[in-house]
Amino acid sequence: MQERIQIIQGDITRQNVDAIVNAANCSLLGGGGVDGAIHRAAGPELLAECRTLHGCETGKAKITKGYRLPAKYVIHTPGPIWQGGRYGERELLASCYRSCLELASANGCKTVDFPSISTGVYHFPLKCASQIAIRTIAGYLAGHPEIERVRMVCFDADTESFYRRALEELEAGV
Ligand code: AR6
Repeated sequence: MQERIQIIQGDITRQNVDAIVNAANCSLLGGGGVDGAIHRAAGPELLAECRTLHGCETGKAKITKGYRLPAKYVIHTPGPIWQGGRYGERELLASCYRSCLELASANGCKTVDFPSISTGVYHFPLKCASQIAIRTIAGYLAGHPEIERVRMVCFDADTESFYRRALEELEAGV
């Protein structure tokens, strides 16, 4: 199971996979961080398709084509803004990962790359976010053999180390 989950450091816009996930906002009309990078790399056609989607609720996901990206699809999900942990942030973050994987399955995607959703300007604590991400992905993959590989594409070494530890904890049964 665990070899189907991988952690790498890199730029998600460069990955040649079936689908990359965008840590978007509810407008789906672009922003900073990874969202800005994906829109810049995909080109204006991506924003044009996003305009037809009329936004997305936090914890849900919508899919578009990848346009000028090497990835075939982009799955857009607005993560929760961290407000101290009493507003369902953990459940909403898990729902982001699950919703994206459900859309990947429904669209025949076998390889899916995620960024670290909500841990940038949305300030979700990295340790908690990494554990939720890894456990939710592992839980989904256990019942879905059609997805061959899921990677966490971490932009910086600190983020990568948290996801590595979360994966090690899962493998050790902690
Ligand atoms: N590849 C992979 N990861 C990246 C890249 C990249 N090219 N660029 C940044 N990251 P953030 P959020 C990492 O802030 O917290 C946007 O304005 C980054 O280092 O992009 O979910 C949206 O429009 C961090 O580890 O997303 C929303 O308004 C992670 O991606 C809001 O930000 C997520 O950071 C969403 O905030």
